Amino acid sequence: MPKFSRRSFIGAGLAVSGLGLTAACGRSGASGPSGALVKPTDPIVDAVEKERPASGKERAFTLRAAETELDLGGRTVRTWSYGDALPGRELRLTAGDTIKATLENRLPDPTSVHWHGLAMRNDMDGVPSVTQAPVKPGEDFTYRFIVDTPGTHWFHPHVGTQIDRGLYAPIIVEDPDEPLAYDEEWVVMLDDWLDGVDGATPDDVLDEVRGGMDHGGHGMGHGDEGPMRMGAMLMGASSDLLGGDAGDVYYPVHLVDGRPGADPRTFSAKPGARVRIRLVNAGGDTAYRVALGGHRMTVTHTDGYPVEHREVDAVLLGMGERYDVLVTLEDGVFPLVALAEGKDMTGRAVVRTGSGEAPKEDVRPDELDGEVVHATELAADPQVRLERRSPETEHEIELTGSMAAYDWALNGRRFDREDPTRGAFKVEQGQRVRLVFKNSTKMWHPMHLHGHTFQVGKDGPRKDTLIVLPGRSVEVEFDADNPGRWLVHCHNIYHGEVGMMGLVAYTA
Ligand SMILES: [Cu+2]
Repeated sequence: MPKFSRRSFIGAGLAVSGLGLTAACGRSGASGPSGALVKPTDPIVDAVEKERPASGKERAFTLRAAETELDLGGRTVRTWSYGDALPGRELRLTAGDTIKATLENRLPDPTSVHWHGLAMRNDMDGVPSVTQAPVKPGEDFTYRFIVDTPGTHWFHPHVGTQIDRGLYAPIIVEDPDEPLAYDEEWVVMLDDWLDGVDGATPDDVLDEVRGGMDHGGHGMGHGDEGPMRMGAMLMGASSDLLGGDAGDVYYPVHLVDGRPGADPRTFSAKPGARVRIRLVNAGGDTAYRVALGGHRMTVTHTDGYPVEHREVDAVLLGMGERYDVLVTLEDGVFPLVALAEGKDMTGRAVVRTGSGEAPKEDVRPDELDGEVVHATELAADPQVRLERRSPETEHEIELTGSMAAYDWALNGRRFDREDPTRGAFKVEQGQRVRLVFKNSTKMWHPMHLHGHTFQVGKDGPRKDTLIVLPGRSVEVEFDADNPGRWLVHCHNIYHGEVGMMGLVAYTA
């Protein structure tokens, strides 16, 4: 029986790199400096998949994407979700398993499923116009691949603004050699909600923000009075933690585990229980600062990868980011609060280990203003730290654009779905790659790389989604061990949709 430790994954990665180099050499005659790019259907993708450590166990799931009606604390909304639930039902596997997930598209529009945080074979990455054809209404598509990335991950469509409806759910990959000990586990998804409230849809919002701030905000004073709503847009949402402008979009509701603060989820446990809370930000345009009243928490993982443990009062999650924290519960009733960063609104759940009244809906525990950890202040657990090596390839990815023009882009170039490889950041199988995210805008951006987990700085955490503050540059490195065409993009859905996306593409 093979053992699937973190180390064996790393070992397998190196073995795969060797294989890739051989394959590349065999074909070197065909590839020059501007050589052809690996396609998602190329044999190399299959060859790398065969090298992944596998248990041989297949786990089958069905994901039915459909229109539905949901009750958000007395307010009924029409929206789109998986299996009529919000969030969709959690998928749980063990590293080494093969997932077989059949997407049944019963939506009026084409869709897809992207597996956020999983380094899977390229043709299963779920990005229409890059890795697959969109799944048409009424059609099914089966995603089948080896899952070898333990941790807290999630899935959502990669089509239009669909992620800002109810189409999201957690996928938890258990580590067969899990070193953490805990009594309970809660997966807590955070989401900014507007779909179906007063007839709004994310597509309407996109149309409105696309017009830019000049259409509504001209001459608006803001700052002292806090954020101000202008139609679907939010003016003056500002956050010190995010270095200024916090977000562009007004959301009437903030959900914790699919429920509004008026009708919160209650997590029950015994006093003294040690709980692993897996936090996921599934929002479209909102960072969340999360704290548990009356408790400090120990950060153990971000984006599925272990970090050197760090005790904090609160964590900050950009869209797409995950944090795992451990807490030892006191006796009583406590609010788990997600502050919509800079937007002056909260979502909450209730943690109950004893009797007592639930905390008020608008409660803001002191811990929110305590010690907050940024990803760049964390260190990777030595087990997952990349070995020191000089990069063979370096790409500067400048984050460009402005709120006024709403022309968000990478290196001044908007992503072109008709010609997605134009301007691609080329890498070769086996290389150490350095990306430099240089934020030249006046706003923060949560930058997400598909198919890989980079290391932040020299010893920072392994992550796939990273907050890049305005005016800052951050270097990240990864080993090119998963051939294909992989999106690198801002996980603010509205920024991404208007063009703040690009491709990391392997040369053949
Ligand atoms: Cu952005």
